[in-house]
Amino acid sequence: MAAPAQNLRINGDRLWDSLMEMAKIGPGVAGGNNRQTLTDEDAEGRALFQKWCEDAGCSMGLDQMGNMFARREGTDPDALPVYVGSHLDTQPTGGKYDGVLGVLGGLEIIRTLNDLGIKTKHPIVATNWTNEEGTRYAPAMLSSGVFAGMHTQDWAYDREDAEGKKFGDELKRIGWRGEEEVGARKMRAFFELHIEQGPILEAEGKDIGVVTHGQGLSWTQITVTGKDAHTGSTPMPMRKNAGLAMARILEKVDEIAWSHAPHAVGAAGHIEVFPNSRNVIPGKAVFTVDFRSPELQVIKDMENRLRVAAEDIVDNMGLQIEFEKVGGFDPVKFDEGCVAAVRDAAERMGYSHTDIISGAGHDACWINRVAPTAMVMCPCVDGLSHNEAEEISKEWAAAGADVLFHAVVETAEIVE
Ligand code: HGY
Ligand code: MN
Ligand code: MN
Repeated sequence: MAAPAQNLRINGDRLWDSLMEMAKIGPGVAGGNNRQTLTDEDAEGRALFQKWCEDAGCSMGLDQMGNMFARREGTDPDALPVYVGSHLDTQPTGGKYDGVLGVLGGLEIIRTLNDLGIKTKHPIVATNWTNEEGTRYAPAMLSSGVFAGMHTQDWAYDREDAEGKKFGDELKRIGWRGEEEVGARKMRAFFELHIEQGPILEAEGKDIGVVTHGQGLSWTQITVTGKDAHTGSTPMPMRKNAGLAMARILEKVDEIAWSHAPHAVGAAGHIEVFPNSRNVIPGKAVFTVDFRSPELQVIKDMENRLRVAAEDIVDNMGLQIEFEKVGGFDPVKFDEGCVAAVRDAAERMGYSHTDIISGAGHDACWINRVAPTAMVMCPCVDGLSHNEAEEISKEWAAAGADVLFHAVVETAEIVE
């Protein structure tokens, strides 16, 4: 396939302005965003994305999981489209770029092709995947997972948030539940631009991450049950302190992850104690252990050791424990042809680049199971993400979108 002329570039100012405009929707309290999935803010962001796509001449498709597909026609309507996108939903204390850069980077490709009057044989579809973050509704990458056949739609619709609101009901409430069958669309390829969310690219002074693999993820929700009691009048030997058991288990999580240094990681970001009153010994603790590694057998080892250690801790304390696997996917190897398109694009345009394994999970990790897939990464300041202080430079955003443009347009085949 003929590569685009190396001087073709996206409009970095327009991309940046769109990022800043989208960031006004669902503002956080410290300069980032709180645009959680299926909230009114999510609906507002979707509407703005749809308006921009329609202004760029796209037709918008919407499936039964709320996944959005803005299609720019190709010269061959029967040719499989090239999809490009990410997610608009954010963490509760999220940044302005996680996910959003990939969705608006896809739109910027379409806007640039329109500016240049370039036609492609294959249609190009800019995509927004519903509920990538998995915060309000576990697991992460829920809708791309349904699209890839990893979850049933009924199971996804039944997922409940902390207030007991079901995913399917909330999707309908915000008015973004489409009619299209999920997963019916066939793709020539899928590309995702994303900030690294780690320190490697910035530390190595590289503009572009050529993502060859994604590390695997395991989320285990643990419920420890002890007994509520008075923190003052209950003698120490009589206590059944679920909060203490959780603390001892989390110490083990850290120890297990460190035992597989340097690539494995482990922590718990979701932690609840009940009744969470200052003078009541917690009778219940509910928390989710997040283990990750590029190697599947390491993930399995960490899961197994966690279960043995946690059962030992609660047995010694006379408490009960339950485990529930609430999310996970195996390590991913992206499509070599698509990865080469990304690497060659960076090379052609003279952007410094390095191969990298994604530390975070992405929709691309699931879509890779149903279509040739690759990712482009750009650095982020101090490697910080899932924090309102997440920051990138306009130059990094433009470089990432330039490489995305070249990889997508080469795959969609320019028609002279
Ligand atoms: O959890 C993840 O890796 C992604 O940010 N949802
Ligand atoms: Mn993301
Ligand atoms: Mn994220």
